[in-house]
Amino acid sequence: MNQETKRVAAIHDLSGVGRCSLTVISPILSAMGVQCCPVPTAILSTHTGGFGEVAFEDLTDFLPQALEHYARLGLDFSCIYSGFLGSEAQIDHCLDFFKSYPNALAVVDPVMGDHGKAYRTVTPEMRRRMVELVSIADVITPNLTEAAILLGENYDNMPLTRSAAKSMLARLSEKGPGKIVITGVSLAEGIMANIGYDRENNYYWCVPCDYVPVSYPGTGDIFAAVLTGAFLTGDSLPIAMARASRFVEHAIKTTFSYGTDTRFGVMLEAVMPALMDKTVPQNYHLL
Ligand code: PXL
Repeated sequence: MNQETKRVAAIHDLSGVGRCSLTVISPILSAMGVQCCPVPTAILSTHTGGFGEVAFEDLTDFLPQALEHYARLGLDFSCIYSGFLGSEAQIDHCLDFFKSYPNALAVVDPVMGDHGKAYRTVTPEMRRRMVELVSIADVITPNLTEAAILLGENYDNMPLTRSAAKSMLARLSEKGPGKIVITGVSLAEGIMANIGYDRENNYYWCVPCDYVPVSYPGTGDIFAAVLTGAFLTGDSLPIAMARASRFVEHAIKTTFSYGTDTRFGVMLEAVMPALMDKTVPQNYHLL
């Protein structure tokens, strides 16, 4: 057995109920053989998507203290991975984390909104500062709403032509990251897909997904966590995208079949064994 388990500093919130952020990221990374070291940005009773007024404990001041402690210990991380952030100051602290570990894979999931709308906790200034965080990332995983926010464009629900989709990926890559994945893209040929760009090889990738007429919180976090685990265990970009897409699709379809209250997220516990499937997915093609 390889004793060198890769270590990820996961800078996300901890929402007790609703299966998102650290409550899904941590078990997913563990199941993939990667150690998740949570750096919680806030503690919430539930996520902010539909449970009313939440109990919220801000942990902004904890972030630099944790970073300082890790520096004192001389601890190394293979990856720094940030997600849902609660304030501009947290963006600054994340920048410090990324800059302190220049050799670590820098994954930024620019969690800001969905379905054309920014989350109510995300201020206009935070949207601007998120571009700064993205500029130092190796990999970013926006959904289509977040991609439009990062590019300063209006979200448009119209299906994208292949050339428009490629242009969006290329323009995001010009902001810094060498690998871009945009989730939940409706393409003009009538399919839903997750699309990606690998600047090093100048390849654009497409992973078609089944459309399910329902949406669950936390699926973006699950996608990004599987993608991160996949990179750290050696997958190429299209294989990592296909693995993450396959798992999210499996989770969504399973959950949808039970007709559960969507606010509680996908039935992660029921589908975890699918993460142990080490066969190389083939459901990708060039965009
Ligand atoms: O899954 C994104 C997410 C993460 N964390 C919190 C959220 C949400 C989405 O609503 O509210 C607290």
